[in-house]
Amino acid sequence: MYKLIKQEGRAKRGELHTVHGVIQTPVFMNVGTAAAIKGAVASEDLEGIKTQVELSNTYHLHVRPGDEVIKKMGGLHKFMAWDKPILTDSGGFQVFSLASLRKIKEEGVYFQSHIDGRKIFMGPEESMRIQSNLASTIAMAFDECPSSKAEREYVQASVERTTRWLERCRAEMNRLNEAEDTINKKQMLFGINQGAIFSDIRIEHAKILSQMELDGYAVGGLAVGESHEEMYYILEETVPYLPADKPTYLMGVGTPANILEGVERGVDFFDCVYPSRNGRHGHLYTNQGKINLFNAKYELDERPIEEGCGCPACRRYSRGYIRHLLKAKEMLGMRLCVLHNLYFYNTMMEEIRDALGEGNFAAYKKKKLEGMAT
Ligand code: PRF
Ligand code: ZN
Repeated sequence: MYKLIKQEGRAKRGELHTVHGVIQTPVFMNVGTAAAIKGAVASEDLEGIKTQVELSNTYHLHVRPGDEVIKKMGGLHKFMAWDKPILTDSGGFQVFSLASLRKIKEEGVYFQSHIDGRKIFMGPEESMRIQSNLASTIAMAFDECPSSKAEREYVQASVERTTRWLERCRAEMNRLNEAEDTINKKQMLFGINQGAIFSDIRIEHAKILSQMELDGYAVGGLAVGESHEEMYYILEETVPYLPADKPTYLMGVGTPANILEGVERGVDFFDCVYPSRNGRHGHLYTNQGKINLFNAKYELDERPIEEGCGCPACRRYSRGYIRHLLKAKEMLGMRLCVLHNLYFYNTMMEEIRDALGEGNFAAYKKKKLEGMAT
């Protein structure tokens, strides 16, 4: 159940009530593709860096260790020892970005595993069964994400197929949620809006999705090569046609600035590999912009990554020490950087929620963007 607490323009402050607890929105989901946040970040670490939701991938977990294994281990929550909400992406997008030799048919997608080359078929029913075996809090519909450069006719046909796939996802999810041996019988389903950069196709699709009584609505197919301006424009055009009394999720986005712009346009959920990936490369987010700890000027820097930051890295260690760890390829270096970056994102979301609560979001956004641009 989603509760809209406050609105400022299109921006929403809300709460999503789930079987694994309440998610305060807007929220940034921390990406743990294969049931692990890269950079040796453990489930107990997530509790100390304000993580509300962990995100994993159907495709990766199906290929390894196998969703049946995870089901036998009691589901993804028990497997990872993480009892707060988990969202699983449906596999569609990962199949398109990772797997080779794929063939898209009405029934689903045929492809080869990126791990061992094994032939796999995944369609809407398979994706729902896998996500039901994983027993995530929120399952994503099985969609096709057409390239931002795809021709209009292709996108139109693809979106129509994604709608038919969504009907099949919903039927299968309803069936699974009533099946005897299902671990999470209250698994939620979010539909995904597509349409590349054709705003009329997006709007038409959003209208159809809105009538389908889903638990939430995602905007997919963005941040796949189009410009930031195009992405913001598509959000402005599309989000007004999605139900405001349900959560909106902008998939795979993005930079802190993208998130602030997304919130302004009505988005509640975000996820992105940037904080963890950048952290592993020594690129750190601060309120004064990004810094690269490999830069020689940090060799003798005794200050924390960011003055006043409450993350486990900044509370104890200096830039100079963490730089040394990174250069020596010590795992601890990556780990501290990832913890700082995720804490930075999660803290920004908390600030966004506070600002929305006080009716202060516009001013907060302006100040945050100005600070980071310096
Ligand atoms: N579909 C799905 N997952 C996704 C995307 C999508 O379009 C994107 C696009 N940015 C990221 N993750 N299922
Ligand atoms: Zn920090």
